[in-house]
Parts: sequence; structure tokens; C-alpha cells
Amino acid sequence: MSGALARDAAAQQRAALIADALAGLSAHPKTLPCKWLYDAEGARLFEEITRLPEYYPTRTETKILTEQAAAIAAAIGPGAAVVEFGPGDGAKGALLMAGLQDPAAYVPVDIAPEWLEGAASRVAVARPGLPVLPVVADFTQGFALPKRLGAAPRLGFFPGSTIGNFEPAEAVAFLSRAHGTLGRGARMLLGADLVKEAAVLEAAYDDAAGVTAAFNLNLLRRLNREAGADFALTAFRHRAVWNDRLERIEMHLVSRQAQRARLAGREIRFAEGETIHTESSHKYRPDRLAALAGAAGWRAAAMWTDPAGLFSVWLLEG
Ligand code: AVJ
Repeated sequence: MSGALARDAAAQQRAALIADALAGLSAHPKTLPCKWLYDAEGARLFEEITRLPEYYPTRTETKILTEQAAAIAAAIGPGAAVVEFGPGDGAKGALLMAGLQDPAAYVPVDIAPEWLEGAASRVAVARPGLPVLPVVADFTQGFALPKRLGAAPRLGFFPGSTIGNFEPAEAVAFLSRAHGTLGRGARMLLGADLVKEAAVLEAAYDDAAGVTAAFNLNLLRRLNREAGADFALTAFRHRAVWNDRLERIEMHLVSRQAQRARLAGREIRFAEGETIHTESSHKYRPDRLAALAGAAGWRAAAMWTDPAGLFSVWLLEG
């Protein structure tokens, strides 16, 4: 990207952040979209989270993809063109591609071009000679696949339980839009975290080392830097709570006291104990996940899990 284009994109991002923050912080209860957690520091902290002893999802899913690689590859069959929605560092994409029979191409899709380079090169190393065709697009919206894929059978790949960040209705909308993007006869390999004991979930989102707390509080630091805000970081604390009715872990920033902050020239007031809801991570029971996929026009063809039943990887058929 040229310097001017990059500056344009950054200015647009900042405007969107400010608009979201003003809307979310004047709502009751206060909320902020979780996508803003991932600035450079947030991405670094998330990477650190994935290695924490309490945070089981990444290592469990990786173990399933590793140990079941042959079964997964057999179910998918040869010649697949794999489209990964939000590839992150490309570690899981590389793992999947290494195990598949004679894949046709790897297509990482992300709105942030800087994320795509790392993922693309990681897969290129894991699978030398494989066509890697990055697409810069917001994967929550429809987008066009590279023409070069031709008639290769399409496989969507959406690991990490990122599906859990959507409200269930949004998850259905996402899965059905992805179906439209991938086309008739496509399949989808989907990672989904499972409902389990509240104590295990709460520890995974409120670790002893305080990394998840730093990840959550970094959102206020970002607003101070990019949205002209003046949040006192020590005046808020991190809370992770299991919402039993909605079957999701919620992250909140709790105001330790009655206080005011300024953001983009506006005043935001907080009562003592008032929270900003910054993320929901929905957990699924297998039957609910199958129903969700069904509502989006997919059929569950296979499901793999770990011996403790912590996490699930699904093969959906269109
Ligand atoms: C990257 C969205 C899957 O919800 O588990 C980790 C993000 N938030 N710890 C998750 C997250 C707090 C993560 N996802």
C-alpha cells in the first residue's frame, strides 16, 4: 500500500472507532465492539493469551487438528481450494494445508493487509508450490473469490471459535453469507468452543497472570490514543463472567468509582460499578451448533472433539 493510501485507511479506521465508541458509550448498558481489541498491542496480548495455562481453546483446537489430521483430510478429499476467514498468524492454516491431499489453493481473507502477509508466507513454507491468493476484504461481508480458483471444490475454514464472538443470529447470518461467497456444493471447517463448567471458563478469561485483564484494559488505552479520550486506566478493572442464560463468557470493564471521561469532545459518565461490555464469547452445545449451522443452510457432516470434550471442529456441507 502506498503511504497516502495507508494514511487514508488509518484515518477511516479512527473515524469508525470514534463513531462506535460514541454510540456504544452513550448506550445503556455501555458496550464497545470487540473487534477494536485488536490493535498491534491487543494482537500481541491475544497471542500471549493463547499460550496461558488457563486458556485451553487454542491448544485444544490445535491438538484436534493435529491428531485428527488424517481423518479430516480423508473427509475433505483431494483438490480443495481453502478460504480462511481471518487467518491471524496463519498457524492453523499452515497446519490444515500441510495435512490435506493435493490442495488447489489457499486463500486467506482479512480486512488488514498486514495480517495477510504473515499468514501467506507461513502457508507457503508449510506447502511449497501451493498457490496462495490473499484477499483484502471484510470477511463478515460478501466478497469475490479469486477467478483463478476455477472449479476446485471450495472449503471455508473458520477456526478459533471466532464464531462465538457473534450473537447467535449474527452467527447464522455470517454462516449463510459465507455459504453464498463459497458457492454451491462448498464445505466449511468450523471451530467452536463448547459449554463447560463456569469455573473453567471464567479462569480462561481471567487468568492469574493478568494478561486477559491487560488485553481488555488496552481498549481504553487505544481510545485515549486514537479517539482523543482521557480514561484513567487504573480507575477500571477487568471482569469475566459466565452468563448462564445466554451461554456466553462476557468481558467487562468495571468502573471502580463514579467518574467522568472525555472522548472526542464529549463527556461520558460512569456510576460506581457500572460496566462497559467489551466482548461476548458464546459457547455451544453440539446440538445447538448443528441447529445454528442448519439455520444457515449447512448440514453437519462430521465433528471432531478432544477426549475431555472441551472444543469441537465441524465439517459442514452445503
Ligand atoms: C479470538 C475471539 C476466539 O473469545 O476466546 C480471548 C478472544 N478474548 N480471551 C475468545 C479472547 C479473551 C477469543 N477469540
